[in-house]
Order: sequence, then C-alpha cells, then structure tokens
Amino acid sequence: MTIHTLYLPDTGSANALEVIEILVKPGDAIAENQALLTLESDKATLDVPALLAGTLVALKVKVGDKIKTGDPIAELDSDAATTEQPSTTSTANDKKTKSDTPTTKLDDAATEIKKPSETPVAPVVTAPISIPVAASTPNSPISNSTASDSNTEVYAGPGVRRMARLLGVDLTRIQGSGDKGRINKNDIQVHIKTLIDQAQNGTSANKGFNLPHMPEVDFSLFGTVETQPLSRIKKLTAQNLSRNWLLAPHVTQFETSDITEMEAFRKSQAPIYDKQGLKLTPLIFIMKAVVHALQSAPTFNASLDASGENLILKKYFHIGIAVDTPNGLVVPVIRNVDQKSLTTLARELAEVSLKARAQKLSTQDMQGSSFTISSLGGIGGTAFTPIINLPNVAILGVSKATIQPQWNGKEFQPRLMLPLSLSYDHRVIDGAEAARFTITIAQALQDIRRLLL
Ligand code: CAO
Repeated sequence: MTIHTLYLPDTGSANALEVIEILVKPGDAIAENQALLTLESDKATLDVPALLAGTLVALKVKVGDKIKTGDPIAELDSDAATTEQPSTTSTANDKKTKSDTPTTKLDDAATEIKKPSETPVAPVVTAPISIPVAASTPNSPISNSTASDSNTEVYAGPGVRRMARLLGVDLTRIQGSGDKGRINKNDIQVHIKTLIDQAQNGTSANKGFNLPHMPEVDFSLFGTVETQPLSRIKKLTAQNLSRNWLLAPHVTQFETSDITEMEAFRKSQAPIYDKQGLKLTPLIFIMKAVVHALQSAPTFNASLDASGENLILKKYFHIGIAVDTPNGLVVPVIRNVDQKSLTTLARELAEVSLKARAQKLSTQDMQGSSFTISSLGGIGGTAFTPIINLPNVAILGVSKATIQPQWNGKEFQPRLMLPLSLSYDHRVIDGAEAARFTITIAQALQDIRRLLL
C-alpha cells in the first residue's frame, strides 16, 4: 500500500477558495484526472482533479473549508503512482516540502506527491498546471435552449454537470435550490422524479396541486336519491374542464355591444336565408367579428407550446363552437372562418350542430380550433365566465341581447345590447390586451361595416 498526499494545485488565486462540493468519498476508486472537489471563487467554479489513479483513503477538506494553493486535500493509495509518474523524483523542492509537512508520510512505503510551492506548483507533474474552470458564474443567464451544451450557461459545479451529462438532463430547465440559484445533485434528482411523474400521469399539474379528495357522502341519509351515470361525453368534458380550469389562470373581461343596427340588418336578411333553409343568427356575425379581432391581435389566435416557454401563433382562423347536446357539451370546429361568407358559415353551423346532436361528430371535426365561442344567447343570462378550451388562450362567452336604455348625450334611447364575456389565459394575455380585444369585437358588431376593413 502506497499512500500519497494530494495537494491543491495552483488555483491562479492568492486568496483561499471555498470548497463548495466534495465529489468523492473514502474508498472510491479514483481515475486519473477525475474531479475530487469543487471550489468557488468570486467569479467561477473550479474543478480540482486527481493527478493520479488509486483508492481514496481520506479527505483532508470538507464543504465550507477555505483552502489555498498547496493545502493538502486528500490521501490516496496508489502503488503504481511513482512508476506511472516518474517526474515526481525527488528534487530540492520536494525535500523542502517534505520537511514542511512531516505528517504527509503515513508509513514507510508512502510516497509523497510533490507539494506546490513557489515553483513548480503542481503535484505529481513538474510543470505548473491550471485547474479547469467550469464555465459558470452565479450571474450566468439561464438559457432556454434544450441542447445539453447549454448546460454550460447555468450555475452548477462540475460534479453536477457530469451527473447531468450522464443522465441526459438539461440543466437550463432546473431552478437551483442552492445559494444564488446554484443547482445541486438533489435538484437533478427532484427534476427527474418530476419528469417520471409527468410521464406516468400525463402532467404534473394535477399532482402538483395535491388537492384533497372530496369525502364520499351518503346522500340517502338525507332523503330519497337516484343514481344516474354520467354520459361518456360528460365524463370527458369533466376531465378536460377540470384540467383547463387548474392549468390556466383565468380572468374574464366583460363588455356589451350595441347590436341594434346589426340586428336590423340580420332581420332584413332573414327571409332570404329562410328560403334556403338557413338561420342567420347573431352568432354568425359574432364569428366574423371574432376573426376580425384575432387578425388585429395575433396572440389571441395562439397556443403555448408544451414547455410553456413559447407561443405558437396560428395563421389560420378555425373557430370552435360550443354546442349543447342531450349527451353533453361538444365543440365542433368551423375552419377558415376568415375565408367564408355569412351564408356558408350559417350552413356549416347548422350542419355541425345537427351532427353534434346526432352524435355523429368525428374526432377530426372537433380538432384544430384556434379560438372558441360559447353562445348561450339563445337561452338567456346576462353574463357568464366560460372555461378556456385549452390549448386555446381565450374563449368568448355570449349571453342574451336585451333592450337597454343607453345615454346618447342628450337622452336615453332603447338599444339592443349584447353581453360579451371573454375568459383569457393570463399567462399569455394581459388585462389591457383583453380589454382592447373585447372592445374590438364589440365595435365590429356595433358597426358591421368594420368587418370589411
Ligand atoms: N341574443 C339574443 N338572441 C339570440 C342570441 C343572443 N346572443 N343568440 C341567439 N339568439 C336567438 C337566435 O336568433 C334564435 O332566435 P330566432 O329563432 O328567433 O332567430 C334563438 O336565439 C336560438 O338560436 P340558436 O341557439 O338556435 O342558434 P345560435 O346560432 O345562436 O347557436 C348553437 C347555435 C349550436 C351554438 C346553440 O344552439 C347552442 O348549442 N348553444 C349552447 C352552447 C353552450 O351550451 N354553451 C355553454 C358551454 S359551457 O361553457
């Protein structure tokens, strides 16, 4: 058994540096150049390598210690070290060093690795060495890149980087829990566990909320009851709505639109549509007004990508329409609304409504919406807060238009006022944008000539 004491090579700094991470433990088999510990200077982290192979006998430092060039850092058992490293043959410098540090010679067979002094400064080798510096600083920007190379831009020690490399983990996606946001090995473990949870459960969002379960209640204790199984559509809707409600921070913006003129025009056209077996309801105009607003505010015609870090802007205008059926709510999609006439839209809306109520909609009929409208105007109500149809970022709720007194500057006049309720995903859309967007819809309906602009 040959014990060597390893000393801290030249760090390039006259100051003591703090040990922030120990990467090995006694008993570990150490490869040549394997990092033993990590030091931190004001501006960077330094990886301290072993300059010979062997088995680690003892560590001479612990996390938090401040050490300088030449301080002992570890003891290593390596019978082959002296033959592998002939350059360690004794010099005057060695002798001086040995006498300075008598305890480094542990037994008769022990060979001391040259202690750094004025020059040469590195152990084992006679030429000065410099310690590789990890390309990280506490102020490094966190990159959005997913490439593993981008790991160099985060604040983490070499051991953590090595672990990330081995496991294929992108460190830029991890929020470090250490001082100044430094990422440690536990952060990587937590990150991987989260990814596994997500893979097993679809998304971590519902797990993350850790909501308490509703206790089971025996309602028959309080009176007569009947159990009615939910339809397949209702069960699916329940799942989707709960997920959307929890995932997107909802805000609802309310507005009213004076549709008196629009209604007069609609009524004037109704007989023509009647002859074709079509119904020109306010919803057809609302679809056009929505597209008009989407064209001027593209972030409403968009979706967040899976990472939640990018917005996918859609260049098409496919509008989902919530349709009430005896079996529950479905949302067929009317495509390219921007390119279609009122007549075509009236026909398509009638067709999909019939198909929906006959339970004949295909999955494709319900995919690809870029925005959704939910109209309860044919039923009633003054306003409601619709749940966003994710991955859309907003949904327009329409309630029943009623005659309301409106002040024209001189007098109150009876006007037909349409209530609009826009729910939007506050991660993507700001309140001011939502207010402007809703006003744009309201103005377009107030004066439908704007739709031509
Ligand atoms: N204000 C006043 N009257 C309105 C109106 C409004 N906002 N919207 C529609 N109406 C009138 C129509 O003009 C029609 O009257 P007439 O027969 O005299 O012309 C009547 O109400 C019925 O319209 P409708 O509901 O048949 O047609 P629509 O185009 O407005 O809606 C559809 C079609 C499929 C969206 C609708 O039938 C439907 O299913 N709505 C329910 C959607 C729903 O459940 N949403 C809630 C989802 S949970 O968030």
